[in-house]
Amino acid sequence: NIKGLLFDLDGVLVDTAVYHYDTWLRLAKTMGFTFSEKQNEELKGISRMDSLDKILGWGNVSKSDAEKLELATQKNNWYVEMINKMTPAEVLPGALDFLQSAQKQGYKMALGSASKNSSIILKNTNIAHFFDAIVDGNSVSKSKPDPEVFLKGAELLGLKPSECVVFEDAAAGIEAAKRGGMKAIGIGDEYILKQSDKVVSGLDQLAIQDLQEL
Ligand code: G16
Ligand code: MG
Repeated sequence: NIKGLLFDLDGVLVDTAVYHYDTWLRLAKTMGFTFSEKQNEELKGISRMDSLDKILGWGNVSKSDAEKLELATQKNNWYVEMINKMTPAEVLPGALDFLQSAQKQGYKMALGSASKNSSIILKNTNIAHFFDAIVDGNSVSKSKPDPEVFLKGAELLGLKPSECVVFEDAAAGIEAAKRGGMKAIGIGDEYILKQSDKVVSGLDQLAIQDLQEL
């Protein structure tokens, strides 16, 4: 019996994935290379530093720790510039309705994001008030596919992992949910998210009643 909902942020509730992609690409170009949209898929759901390491690997570039910190800071400054301008119009189709219905029906809800910028995004898009608990990149030590982010979320809601369902757009996030013992709904491509219990193209394609059928 599902009692708690654990939501990823980027790619599930808001479309910040395109801002991440644009700014990482901009950073790669300053080093003289680019990467594909398919490669970008691997960056979804993983931490900022893990993303940078992957990108440097693709470009065959090696950097010292100090240089890496500088590069990650540059990317984040560009990214923060973009999310500072976000509005509630950037909440993904169906997400607001879904959050509202879930709240009305008494589900407990937590955020489970890898981002260290979740608070600015939640504030600018006006969805912070839906969450009973927030777990993000500032409160976890191991990033997805490690289940820590979702295990903490379930714990803060006072629920067992088996009573929770995770909503995720990244393969790493679905893996985290499954390793944590939760149900997982994939948001996006069925092929990429094949470990999910159910895949939909967006929250607009899902009804609250569907949760009890998992
Ligand atoms: C998000 C994105 C990742 C990003 C990570 C860290 O995770 O999907 O691509 O690398 O956050 O973001 P930041 O640089 O803002 O700390 P999620 O879990 O919300 O999809
Ligand atoms: Mg995501």
